[in-house]
Amino acid sequence: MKKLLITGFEPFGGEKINPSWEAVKLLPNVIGDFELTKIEIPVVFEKAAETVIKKAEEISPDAIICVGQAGGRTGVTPEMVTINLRFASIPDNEGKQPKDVPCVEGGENAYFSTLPVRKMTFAISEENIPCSVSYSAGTYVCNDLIYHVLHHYKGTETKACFIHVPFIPEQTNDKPSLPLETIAKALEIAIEAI
Ligand code: PCA
Repeated sequence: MKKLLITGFEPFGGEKINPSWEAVKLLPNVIGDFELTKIEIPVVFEKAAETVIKKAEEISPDAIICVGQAGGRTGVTPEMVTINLRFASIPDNEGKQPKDVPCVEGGENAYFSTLPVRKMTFAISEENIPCSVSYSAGTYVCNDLIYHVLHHYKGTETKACFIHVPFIPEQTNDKPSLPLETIAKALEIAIEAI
């Protein structure tokens, strides 16, 4: 059986929950060929990446999928690319607010995802769940995390991608949202599409 490390974030920005971790928690422990290891990670620059890479070094996964909330987006959005830039418009959960500094000093400007995000997006859309490829993971902790993961595993057999998910209805009255079960279903389909 292959191994998948899948991560969700703790709440941030004044929210009480983060749908990324709530959805990851709902996933079965085995999906297709993959046995899942699930962890909740902090919304803190550097620490999020350290936590994921430490766990990955421990279990040697074939694939890593990191999931995060993108409040305001209308659907599930697998990320195609990550850039070497931190710009935080709100402080992270330890009060750090970097502005225009690289994720990795001297690193590549950008990395593409090494898991098949186009195929995942197609498979999720086929099940009538709103989903589209995103070409920007932002410049906050989610982008920082996936940049570090792709940098660390560059040229290796460990493949990775990031998937942003929208709010769930419990978090908002006026912003787009998807039910938690729908988000979890989308993640399951994404894993089956690897
Ligand atoms: N979303 C944030 C960080 C944590 C999360 O769930 C982001 O998009 O960077």
